[in-house]
Parts: sequence; C-alpha cells; structure tokens
Amino acid sequence: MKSIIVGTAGHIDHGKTALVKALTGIDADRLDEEKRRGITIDLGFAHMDLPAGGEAAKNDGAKNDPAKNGEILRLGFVDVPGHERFVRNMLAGVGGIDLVLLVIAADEAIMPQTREHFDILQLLGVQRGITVLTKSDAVDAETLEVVRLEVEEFLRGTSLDNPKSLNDPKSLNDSNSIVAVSSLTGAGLEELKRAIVAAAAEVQPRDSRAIARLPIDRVFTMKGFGTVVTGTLVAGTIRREDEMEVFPTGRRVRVRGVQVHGQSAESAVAGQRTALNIAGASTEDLSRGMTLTPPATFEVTRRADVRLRLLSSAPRPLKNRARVHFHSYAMEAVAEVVLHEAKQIAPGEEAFARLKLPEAALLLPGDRFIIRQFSPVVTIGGGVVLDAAPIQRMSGYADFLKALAGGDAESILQARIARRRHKGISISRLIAVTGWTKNVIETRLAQALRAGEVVRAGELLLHGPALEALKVHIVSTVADFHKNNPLVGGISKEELRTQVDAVPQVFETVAAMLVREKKLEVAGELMRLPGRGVAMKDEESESKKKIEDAFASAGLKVPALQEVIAGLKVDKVRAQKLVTLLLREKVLIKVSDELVFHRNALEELRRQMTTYKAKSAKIDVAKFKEMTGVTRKYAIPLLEYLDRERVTKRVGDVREIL
Ligand SMILES: Nc1nc2c(ncn2[C@@H]2O[C@H](COP(=O)(O)OP(=O)(O)OP(=O)(O)O)[C@@H](O)[C@H]2O)c(=O)[nH]1
Ligand SMILES: [Mg+2]
Repeated sequence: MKSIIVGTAGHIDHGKTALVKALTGIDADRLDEEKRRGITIDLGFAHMDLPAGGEAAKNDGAKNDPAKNGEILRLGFVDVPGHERFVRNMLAGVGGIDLVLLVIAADEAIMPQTREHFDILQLLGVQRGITVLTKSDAVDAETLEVVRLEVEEFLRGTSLDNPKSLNDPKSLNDSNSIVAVSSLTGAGLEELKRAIVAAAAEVQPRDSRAIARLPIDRVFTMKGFGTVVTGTLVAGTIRREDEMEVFPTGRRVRVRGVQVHGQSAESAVAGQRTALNIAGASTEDLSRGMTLTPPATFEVTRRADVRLRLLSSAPRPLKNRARVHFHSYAMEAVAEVVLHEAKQIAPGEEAFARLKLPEAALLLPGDRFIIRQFSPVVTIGGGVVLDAAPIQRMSGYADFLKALAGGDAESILQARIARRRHKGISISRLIAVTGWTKNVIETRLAQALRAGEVVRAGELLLHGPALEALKVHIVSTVADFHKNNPLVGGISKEELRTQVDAVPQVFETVAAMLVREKKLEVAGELMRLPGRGVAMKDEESESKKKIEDAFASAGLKVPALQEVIAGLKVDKVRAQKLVTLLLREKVLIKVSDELVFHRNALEELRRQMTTYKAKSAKIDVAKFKEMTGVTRKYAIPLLEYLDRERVTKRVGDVREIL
C-alpha cells in the first residue's frame, strides 16, 4: 500500500473544496464559519483509497472495490483556503504534500492566488501535480480551450508542464497534466482519478523507516479521548504507545492511540494524514507549528544556514538583515535574513543566507521553507535548509554549504565530519544534525571507513586528514617539549592532550596509533619520543634525589637553598636546573623568593589548619608559630601563602580559617 498526500491549491472560490468532495465524498470545510460564508478559512482534510496503477487504473474499474484489484493507493487530502488573507493557513498544510491539484476555475482562469500558490509549490519543490480546470460546466467548449491554452502557457517550463512520464499517455488527452472537470456534473472526474493514480505512481514514497516527524497542524480535545493532534506524517512511523518529544518545548508525551483516515490503527506511516491521541499534554501545551519526534534525538535551533531564492515577482530586492515571515511545515516565525556574501538578493536570484529565529525551533537539512515580506505580507521567496546547527564563524563557509547543497549523503557526511577537524563528531550528533538514522549513516560511511577517509575514535568519527594532522602536531609537540626540557623524561599525557587541544577519546586513539607506529613511547604517565628517556646522568639524578630528601625531611623548617646546593656533587648551574625541575614537577613549592618547601610539608600544614579550625575559626601569628614550631621569619611567608591559597583570610592582625 502506498500512502501519499494530495493537496489542493488555487484562487478563492475556484472549486477546491467542491472538487475534494466530488472525489472523496467528504466535505473538508469543517468550521461553522466556513459553511456560513461558503469559503475555506483553515485547512480541511479528506481521504480516499484508489486501486494503484497498472491494469486497475486503465480499465474502467476505478469505481470498483479497490481491494479486488490488489495494490491500494491511499490518498490523504489537504484542502487549503484560497483567500489571500489565509495564505498562512495554506502554508501550514502544504508542507507535507506529495502531489498537488492546482485548481483553476474555467470561468475565471488564472488569478492572483493561482500565481501565489503556484509559486509556493515551486519553492517547496512539489514536483508532481495535476492542473484541474474546474467548473467546466460553466463555460462553453471554446472558452475552455482558450483557458487551457492560457494555462499551458502559464505552466511552461515548470514542474507541472505536461509531464511526459505519465504511465499511460493513451488514457489521457494530449496535454495530460491538465484535466477539465465539473464537480457539479461529475464530468472528467474519472479521468482525473486516473491522472492521480498515474501521477502517484511517480511520487517517491516517503521513508517509513526514517526518524518519525509529525508537524502538528491541529490540536483539539475529543470527548472520551482527551488531547488529539493531527498532522501529515512527513517521515517515519509512529506506533501506539510510542514515547515522543514535543518540539520546541521538549515535553515528553505518550501516544495513546493512532488514527489514520478516521480509523484506529496500530501505527501511522510517512505520507499519511495522522491523528494521535496524546497522553501527557493538554491542548494548552500543544499548538500548530510544534513537531513530534522520537525523544532525545534532535535539538532545537535558532539559526539555520539555507539556500534562499527570491521570486522574480518579488517587489524589491531582499536586503541583508531584512526581517521576513518564515514558514516551514506547520511552523511560522519572524526571521532575520543575514546574507554572507552579498548586500542583497535581487528578484529571481539565489544566495546562501543565515536565518536567525527569535525562538527555538526544530529544523533539519532538506526542510523547505517559504518567506513572506514583513509588510505588506506577500510571498517573496523560499528555499531549503542546509545546516540547522551552524558554527558561528567558520572559514570555508561557502564551500561547506556548497558541499551540503550539492552533495550526496556520503559527501554531506564527510563534509560534516571534516568540519569538526580533530574534534570529531559522534554518530548521535550526526543523527541530530542530518535527521538520518544510525543505519543510513553507518551504511553511507562504510566505504569511507574502509578507505580510512573517516576514522573511528571511540564514539567519535574523525576525518582522515584531520587525524593525520593531529598525529603530526602531537609528535612535534613532544619533540618541542624534549628540546625545552632536556632533563625531563617526557611530557605528561594530560599536558600533551591539552596542548594539542584533543578530547580524551580522540587523544587516546591517536596516541595509541602513534605508539603502534613507534613514533611515540609511553613511560607511566609520560609520553616521549622513542629512545628519548631521561637524559639525566647518574650524579644528576642522585643530586636531584638529595635535594628532594633534604626538603622532605625538613618539614616546615626548611634549609636555605644555597646550603643544600653547596653540598651537592654537581656544579651550581646544574643544581639550579634540578631545583627548577623539582619546582616544575611541583615536588617543591616556592612560598616566597627565598623559601622553598616540599609539597608534603605544605599538605601537612593544611591538615594542621583544618584540625585547628575545629578548635577556633581564627588564628594569629603567635598561635601559628606555636602550632607549627617555626620562627616568625617563616611564619609570615607561610601565612601569606595560605592567604593566597585561600586557606586563610587576613582580617586585621588575625587570620580567619576558611
Ligand atoms: N457550476 C459549478 N460550480 C462549482 C463547481 N465547483 C465548485 N463550484 C461552486 O463554486 C463555489 C466555490 O466552490 P468551493 O469549492 O468552495 O471553492 P474553493 O476553491 O474551495 O474556495 P476557497 O476554499 O474559499 O478558496 C461554490 O459555490 C461551488 O458550488 C463546478 O464544477 N461547477
Ligand atoms: Mg475551499
């Protein structure tokens, strides 16, 4: 069974709702006001099943029970208002349609909203459509022919221009994208159904295995059910009992029941008009423009990089930083258009732009959108989202967007991975920024992974060249370290990782590779170039040990540094270097210009302070001397050190212990 969404489009009063009723038997005008005024105000819905294509479509059996003819084509109809004041309602419904019936009344021909709706469909990339000349009964054959010619001219060069690929050209007349009907007499309806079946066969089915996405277009309560939302399921499958996340609010809800075409179902699939009975949210928590998706999959955004086209009918160029009305699926917002490379877009031209939204929304690459002039409100353009998670300022921005705009899935993924350089990107993040499933992403990357163009580092994926660059950077950083620290055995892993600005997963993977390739060695917590161990001579390490021991055993009553140095086997300059080394390793700690302590002594002092605090929150110099047994010469620098370390705080003559 194939499910597709058929939308109407066209000027007010041209017979859209009447046509939907003539086809399906359902009156899509559901509001009292609509019935009273005889116009459509908001979206209306209807449905019908037809036998799908092949023999069933060719013989006159279209009226027969579709079940007898095998394959069923399930059509959901979205009927839109034609009134120019309700174009925003039209926009809320037109986002999910696969096939359009462009309705033009034979007695009026092309009118302003015929053009505006048609522009919108073109901008949204609706490729399939049938032009229906309605009210054929209201004009004579000659007038009908004139209108047909006029319409053909209007459609020339567009996607509705006489599609040659219709399945069965014989069953339709020459200009087979245009069908004349009368909803009043029923003339032409069977021909239209055949045209719908033929066009539907060409519609690329929406992916029911993709990640589910339901833009909400109606919210209401139903007696005995509670909250109900409806929408066109544009991707994936939603099952009863599924947990869903509401965008942009983040609320979690549960699907208590599913209805498709007015009947209860276990699940709804992409391309179906879907009604969900929702637990966990009231009508106040939900509104048109929100979206349901599986939980914790996507993220909201306020920025999107897009390709934007201005209609040639736009009244004026679109300037950088212009504010426009933005519509995507059922959502609308005021957006600011930031142009990157030009000061403005001229009518009929296209450019990359960044859209800034005042409130967070769910947008994904590939989403089509429409922009309307801020005031007076008319449709001026539209485009496609390329990147809904843009990086603030990025060099090579245009190239990146070109790759996204023109690329197949694999090159898009590669461009996204490459953009993260040595930072890498996780699969779940790739899912969030592309909207593709894990399965699709892994399949599309398999070849690149095999070829080493993309490399796994734990949960992260890295671009091959970025990984190579990181390797080079790591090795040269270690080499530099050796050069500057000839007496040290190597650089600590953590210091190296911070210096090359790598996340732990990536660093571990790349370091392990370098070790395997014998470009680096690991010695405990240190990393070094192969063979570049400690360059220290025996007497040096002996002297280093001696210095450390001298300070360790002295506690707080440390010896004068010069005394210690004088007692060593190595010369003064060397000795000074060893002290510097111990200071760098934080074995020795400088408390004042003259005083150096072993770290253990200072730790012990901290412990003493904590114990003392239990007795008294304050301590003066005398008490400190008493507690530690040091002279004033040591007590003052030590207390100042403790002040700096925020162990104590000086208040007048005493210290508060913090
Ligand atoms: N004679 C004749 N009248 C028709 C036909 N189709 C529709 N009408 C009439 O045209 C008027 C408008 O029809 P609707 O179907 O409401 O038009 P619409 O395009 O849905 O209008 P909006 O939704 O307001 O844009 C109604 O009075 C219909 O009865 C037709 O095929 N022949
Ligand atoms: Mg109508």
